[in-house]
Amino acid sequence: VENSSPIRLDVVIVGGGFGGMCATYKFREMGLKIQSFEAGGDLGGVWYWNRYPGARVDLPSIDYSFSFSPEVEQEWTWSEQFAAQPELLRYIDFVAKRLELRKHYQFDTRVTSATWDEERKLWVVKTSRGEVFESTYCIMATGPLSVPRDPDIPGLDRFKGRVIRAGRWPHEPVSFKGLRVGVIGTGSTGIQIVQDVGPQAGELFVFQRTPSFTMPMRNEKLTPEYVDEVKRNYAGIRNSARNSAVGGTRPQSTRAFFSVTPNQRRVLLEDAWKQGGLSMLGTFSDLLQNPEANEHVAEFVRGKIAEVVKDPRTAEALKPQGYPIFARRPCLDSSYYETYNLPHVHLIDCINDKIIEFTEKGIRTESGETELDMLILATGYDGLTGALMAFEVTGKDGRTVNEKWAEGARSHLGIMLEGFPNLFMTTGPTGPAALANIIRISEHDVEWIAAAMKYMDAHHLTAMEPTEEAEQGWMDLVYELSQRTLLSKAKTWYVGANVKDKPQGLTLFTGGFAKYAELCALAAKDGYRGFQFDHRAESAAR
Ligand code: NA7
Repeated sequence: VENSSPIRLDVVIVGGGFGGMCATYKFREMGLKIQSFEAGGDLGGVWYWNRYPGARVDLPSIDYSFSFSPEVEQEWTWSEQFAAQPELLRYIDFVAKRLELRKHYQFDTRVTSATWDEERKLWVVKTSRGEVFESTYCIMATGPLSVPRDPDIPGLDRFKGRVIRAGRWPHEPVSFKGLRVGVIGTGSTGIQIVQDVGPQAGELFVFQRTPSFTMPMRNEKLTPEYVDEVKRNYAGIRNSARNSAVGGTRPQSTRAFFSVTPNQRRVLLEDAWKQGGLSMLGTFSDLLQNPEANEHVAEFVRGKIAEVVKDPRTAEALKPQGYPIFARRPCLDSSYYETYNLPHVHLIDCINDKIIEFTEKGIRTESGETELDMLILATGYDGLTGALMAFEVTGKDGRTVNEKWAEGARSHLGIMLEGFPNLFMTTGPTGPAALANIIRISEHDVEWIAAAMKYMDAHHLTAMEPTEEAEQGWMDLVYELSQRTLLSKAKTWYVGANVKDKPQGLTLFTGGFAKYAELCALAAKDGYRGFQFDHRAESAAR
């Protein structure tokens, strides 16, 4: 039943991940009347859903945390360099309590449609509870990785064993003891699951289509001395993160690969391998541009795989071939390759032994049937555009986001859409999402949106949207920059290759976080030149 009189708001916020939390805090502090929605039962987004064993962030926790609240920075203490999912959820809970965020949320509530009312200059937002809200602004903090997808393999319903999706992991503990467990998917998620579940399962079968490059995480407990130093220096740490390409403190090199001797290169790569984390990516400046340099590093990692994995056939199958290293999201592991040395862990190379179907008992590949008690799907997401296209978002003239994005994602600055006034995205497609620290991007986008709202308020404006030319200009720039990198040379969710019939192409901003922030600031300067506005008087006269 719909509520008879819609609730009038200033801002609706869709999403309870980092982006939504940040937006909720900011707009509440601005004194705006807000209402936030989250489909899950609590805050956390990706970290709420991905409770699978071994789930862990692959950026340093110090970077992967909010910077907008000095109180939170000082009062919260990270225990590990790369926090595990339970600690991330504790952090999210701490922030929510400290900043009183939960009271603004309706949980277990999906926004089912958002429709722009051009007459009244507001968004009409309907939810799965049947309520209707009217709001001047609508913030889509729906996340780049929030719509998990099942593999395109027939017969999943037929399988009689238990099916668990990584991105919808149950809240109660799952035992693998004595079970024959199958895992499909060897991206960041699958790799974390394999190394954790492998030692626990009765038998583990890993169904691998595309092998990933994974490098040692070398996670560590953080010492009190280190934490103290970080807390003293947060301002500086945040500042350097904001001025970097990745939105973090990871060192970046200015040294081109072929500018040093083969011997020196080897030493630098060995050092980075020992150091762990994403240091490999920081060894040379041109690894994402120069295919030959890239191939040398790829070969270095393949050599490491061969050193660890005892069975030569398994080692060979685990070596990624045919796409540049770092063009798929580089994975970080602690014992992934070692797991294949356990006698009860088996790799099934689905490039040479294709999956045909699920059966009642398990999975049939060309070579035969593998019987399983449990199947874990780590088969990825309808990335970047999936969440916003999963419900009905209708802008001016009845045009939907689905129609607008039929040929691929388009937006201005990854934040606003031509034809969708007063609708803002955080970490939207055509921004640097996926290529830089998502929390830095979320905070940046929320600040940009807040400034735009203040500008509108100060100038008595009721509606704002980018011009077609400005959006096209941004898309041209995104395209031009993407041509300089190797990122589109692998079949990944970055380019939409993992979802059937999805438009293909790299729409991410590849110019780095700092450059992105600079361009967003420039777009706001001098009265938001690439935008068109409606004046209060003007709309009242209609
Ligand atoms: P990814 O990186 O998209 O990985 C999904 C994996 O699932 C990948 O290995 C896929 O192989 C595999 N997959 C998907 N469909 C199939 C079928 N039908 N058969 C076999 N294998 C299949 O998702 P993740 O969740 O691991 O990581 C997402 C992001 O989270 C990651 O980039 C980080 O930013 C954190 P394919 O490559 O399609 O051959």
